[in-house]
Amino acid sequence: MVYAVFITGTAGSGKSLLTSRLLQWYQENGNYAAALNLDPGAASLPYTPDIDVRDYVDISILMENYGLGPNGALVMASDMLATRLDEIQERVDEINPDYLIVDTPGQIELFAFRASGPYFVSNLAADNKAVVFAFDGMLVSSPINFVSIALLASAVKLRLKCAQINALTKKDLISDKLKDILDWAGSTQALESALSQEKDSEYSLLSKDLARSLTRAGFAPGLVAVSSNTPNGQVNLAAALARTLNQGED
Ligand SMILES: Nc1nc2c(ncn2[C@@H]2O[C@H](COP(=O)(O)OP(=O)(O)OP(=O)(O)O)[C@@H](O)[C@H]2O)c(=O)[nH]1
Ligand SMILES: [Mg+2]
Repeated sequence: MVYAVFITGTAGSGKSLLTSRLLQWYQENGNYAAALNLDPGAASLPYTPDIDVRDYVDISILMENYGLGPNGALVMASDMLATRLDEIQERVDEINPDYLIVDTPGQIELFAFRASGPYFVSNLAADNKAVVFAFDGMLVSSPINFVSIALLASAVKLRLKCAQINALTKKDLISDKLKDILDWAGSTQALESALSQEKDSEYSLLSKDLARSLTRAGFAPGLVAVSSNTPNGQVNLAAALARTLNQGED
């Protein structure tokens, strides 16, 4: 059985550190886990990837050969991802892990909104797959920001069409806000009442309407709070992943 877990989220939301912690967590709990880095622009990583897209696509060579700037080269590198799926798949099959943790590019729009990321997610062969979307704890401290990140999370779900778990990262940095954020995530009423306090009525209405639409459409963030700075901060996330990945199996 190979389970693939794609770690997505906004730039700097803690994807790579979460990848390293999840990898460690699975290894310590007797599973064979491997890491696949899909971020061609990563300068350094907090883990040693077993498979690394940087071995297949080199940003600096693209910049030089095609006269591109760093963003143009990242766009091109992302678009090339799909063309390397066969080689990457071969490596995955050789390693044959229980869990393949996939760290995705910081620029979520490159991975989720261009063609190649969704192609990669749907065509990578695994027995089951899940996407973790990281709600950056530092970004969702106000109810309006919370709604805007929830919209992005739902857009990622629309694009990747994969079972999704929403994680609230950097729990250790937001202890004073944690209860509020979990309330907004768990209760439409709590979120609406927080949004009603927004002074500008235009934004209050817009955000409430958007939040309601998400709820009506069945998109409930149901955040799993994690910290990559505390030991065993991953236990709740691993439990949520186990529920999602084991669905449909005995
Ligand atoms: N305190 C604290 N810091 C964290 C946590 N998770 C990540 N960070 C810090 O946040 C910064 C970004 O973390 P990364 O793991 O590189 O985030 P990323 O989403 O992979 O970033 P990009 O790939 O560049 O988009 C680093 O300085 C991390 O040390 C956490 O749970 N707690
Ligand atoms: Mg990263």
